[in-house]
Amino acid sequence: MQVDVRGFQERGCVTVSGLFSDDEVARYRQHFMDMRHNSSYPGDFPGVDATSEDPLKRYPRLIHMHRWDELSLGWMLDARLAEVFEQLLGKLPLAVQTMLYFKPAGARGQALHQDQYYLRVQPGTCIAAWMALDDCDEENGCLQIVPGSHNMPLLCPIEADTSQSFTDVTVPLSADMHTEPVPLRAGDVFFFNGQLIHGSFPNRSQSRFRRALIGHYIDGDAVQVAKYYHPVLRFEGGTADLTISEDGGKCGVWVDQSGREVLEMSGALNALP
Ligand SMILES: O=C(O)CCC(=O)C(=O)O
Repeated sequence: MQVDVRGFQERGCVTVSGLFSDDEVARYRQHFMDMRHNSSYPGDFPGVDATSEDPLKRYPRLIHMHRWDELSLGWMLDARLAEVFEQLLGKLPLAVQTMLYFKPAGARGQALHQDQYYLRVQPGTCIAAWMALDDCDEENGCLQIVPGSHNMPLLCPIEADTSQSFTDVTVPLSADMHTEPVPLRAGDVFFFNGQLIHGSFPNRSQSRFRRALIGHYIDGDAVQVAKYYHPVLRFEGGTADLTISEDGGKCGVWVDQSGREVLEMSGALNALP
């Protein structure tokens, strides 16, 4: 398998088309729909309410399924993902999280953010494998990225518009930054680094889900990660012994410098629970 490593290095992200087959994707869709319909799980947000007007209350995302579900664990540590990571990073990362976003028609998106804000990996950063389980485009709320943001430090978060986003923090963009949609076919996997600003807008379709199976990974040489992401798993099997990152460190705010917006590292990140 030939991955566009140079593209990843230049843009902090890359799509690997058709990494998983139609049959596999159909199986994952069925599996997670059954899982969602059958029960509630730790990490459900905001809790399942099958009669709610809010699509996200009918279909809240699943988090950390690999901790109790073999299929999720198998996907997170799948040899094809490992092979892509080895090409992109020159080494295997450590695996820390799975998530399943259902995003039914009418659901809000997730405000723009940097994953490293949550994972607090030290040293290095995190990397995501975002697999489309449905074809996704702007209508059903595909992923959006901010090109060129992959080398930026963490920005200080501000309040998000919760009529558009189910999360309540976002990052401010300077006037010359813009979002770019990431349309994908079911079975494609989009890899992106933890500094890249990304998120998604609401699903404006009448009836289409935008389901995605997501894995979060961290630098193979990291020694710290936020508490929420322990235990840390190795592709080779077993766990890695990392400490908990407590201190958020500095974050950037946009300031005007002779009519130009520049980042000043004058903010402090909050401590995470
Ligand atoms: O799928 C989305 O809408 C956002 C996902 C995301 O932000 C992530 O995987 O970090």
